[in-house]
Amino acid sequence: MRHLTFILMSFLALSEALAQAPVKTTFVSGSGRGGQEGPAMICDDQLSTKWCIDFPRLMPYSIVLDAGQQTSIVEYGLVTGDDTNAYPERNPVTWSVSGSNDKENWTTIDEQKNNRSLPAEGLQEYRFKPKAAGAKGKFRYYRFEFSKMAGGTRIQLSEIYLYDKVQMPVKATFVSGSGRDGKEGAAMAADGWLFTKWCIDEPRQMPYSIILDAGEAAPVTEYRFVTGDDTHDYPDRNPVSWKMSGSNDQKSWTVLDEQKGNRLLRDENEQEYRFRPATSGNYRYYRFEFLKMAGGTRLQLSEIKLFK
Ligand SMILES: [Ca+2]
Repeated sequence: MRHLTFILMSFLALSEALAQAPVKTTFVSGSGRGGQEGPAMICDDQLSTKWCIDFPRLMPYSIVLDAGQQTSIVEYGLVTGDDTNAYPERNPVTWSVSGSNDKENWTTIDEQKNNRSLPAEGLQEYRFKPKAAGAKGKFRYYRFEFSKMAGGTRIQLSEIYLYDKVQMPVKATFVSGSGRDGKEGAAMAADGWLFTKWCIDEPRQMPYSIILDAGEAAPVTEYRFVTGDDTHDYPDRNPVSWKMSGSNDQKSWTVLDEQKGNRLLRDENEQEYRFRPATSGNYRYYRFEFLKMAGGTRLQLSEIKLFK
């Protein structure tokens, strides 16, 4: 088990090193009609909306995004739909990505054939590195063409993200947190290991808090929660409402993100879930306050990770 965990961690470390910050895109055109599940839903920056289409004659289904300026994409992310756990056959498995500066001449930067990376999980982002990124030049427009789904002809995706620069993991250290020290203390959420966790059930201490030290002032543009080792049996321990704040003196705190009733964390063991704070700033200390769990007063998380 530990060996497997180590392999998993090595893989996560690698994917983190390759992680990036998103480009602000606007919708240009896409297959299907407008409206509630139309193609524009793919870049409205909301996970609660999705592009969902089943119109075989329009295949390959396409999406064109405007990056606002010529840019070189080092990674892109496909986010599954809200009910993909019930309809995994709607995940794309074969697609191509191309870039253009005039929307007429397109240069292929990536092709994926029978790629089954997108599993039966709702609202999860899966990132891909274009095989010919950079080498092919900079483009303002990016086109995605989906020619095959896992089953049938219906596709659904809630967002497509483009990334143009490298985002680095912040080496954060534990400062303080709610609960006792020891085996399941708050420090376990920042020790770098997935098989150790912070697990607390002290109602009188709520909201549970944890403070992390980024080592130097740095703007955190993404944070991730990793669920506990037995979350499959205890999904009620996942946080659903929390606040993230930044500080440079650990006295005055600025709220950077607030989540209420967020059910993104599922009943999966040691799974990583990404969040983008509403705002970011140059702070050295980051505090997370957990106000509500999926059920009851027990919270567990195996890791909290910061990225800049
Ligand atoms: Ca841990």
